[in-house]
Amino acid sequence: MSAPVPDPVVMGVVNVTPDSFSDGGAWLDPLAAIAHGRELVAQGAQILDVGGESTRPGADPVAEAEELRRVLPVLAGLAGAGARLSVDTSKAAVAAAAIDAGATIVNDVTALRGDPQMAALVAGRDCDVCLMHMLGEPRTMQRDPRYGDVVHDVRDFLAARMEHAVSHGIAVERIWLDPGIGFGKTIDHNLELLARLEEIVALGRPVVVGTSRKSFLGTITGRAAPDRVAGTIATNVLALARGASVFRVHDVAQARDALMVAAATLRGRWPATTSTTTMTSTRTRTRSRPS
Ligand code: HH2
Repeated sequence: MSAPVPDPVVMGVVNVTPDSFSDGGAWLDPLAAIAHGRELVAQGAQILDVGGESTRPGADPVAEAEELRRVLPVLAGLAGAGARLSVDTSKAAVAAAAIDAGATIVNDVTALRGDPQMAALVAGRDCDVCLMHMLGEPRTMQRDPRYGDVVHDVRDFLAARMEHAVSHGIAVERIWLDPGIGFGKTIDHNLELLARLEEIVALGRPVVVGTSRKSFLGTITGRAAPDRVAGTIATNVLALARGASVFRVHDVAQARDALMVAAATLRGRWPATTSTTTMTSTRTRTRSRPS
């Protein structure tokens, strides 16, 4: 029997940065970012992921004060907008202030390795955490990345980071996992991870997939970042079929429609009913605390 199909959750990206790879500068003004976030909620985003530091290949780190200045007014302006709020940060002080402002998810692309205070912070606050795989750090991660078996290496890394999180008091039910598409990976590494995603899903926690507009889609299609929506959706739908449940995207309306139709088709029925415990954890919290 094939695995149950999760209820897909769409996480809309709100980049409050001058230099993000696909929309840098578009939402640097807080009012523009808030309006954008509200629009993404209207389009069907159940989570908004607000970030103040680009992690694109070659990106320079951003100082804590500047990151706080970027994300806090936006999070405050989006509290109560109808979606859960996630903060895309690897700094504990930024995560703490974001939680105070209404965030209930910490999306840490370093998987708690970037700041020694982060694990304790997450353990002590009422929030979920997304642990993502990255080889190296953004400034250098695309310089000749190498793995033994990329899927085994990423799976083992995520299992170890999950153990680390639990050993610091983070409840396992609070943990989401992300293979980190594009973070220290060649195009073939990305494709193999997506093709064998069920091996990451087998770790038993909700899997987040962030392929949106990324450069491997441009390599395959020859298209510029804003024109990679169809490529993004192809990867999202295939990831759903392999058990991924949270989809981090820039183009929310299109991804939401595609994922709803894909979920109904994979189940062979409509309306669909919730079918997995994995998704229950993200859905229940989405419903019970739509911050
Ligand atoms: N990708 C980016 C940033 N944060 N978080 C998770 N969990 N997974 C991802 O794949 C992921 C992420 C990069 O995308 P974007 O935010 O659009 O670009 P930039 O880092 O240049 O701001």
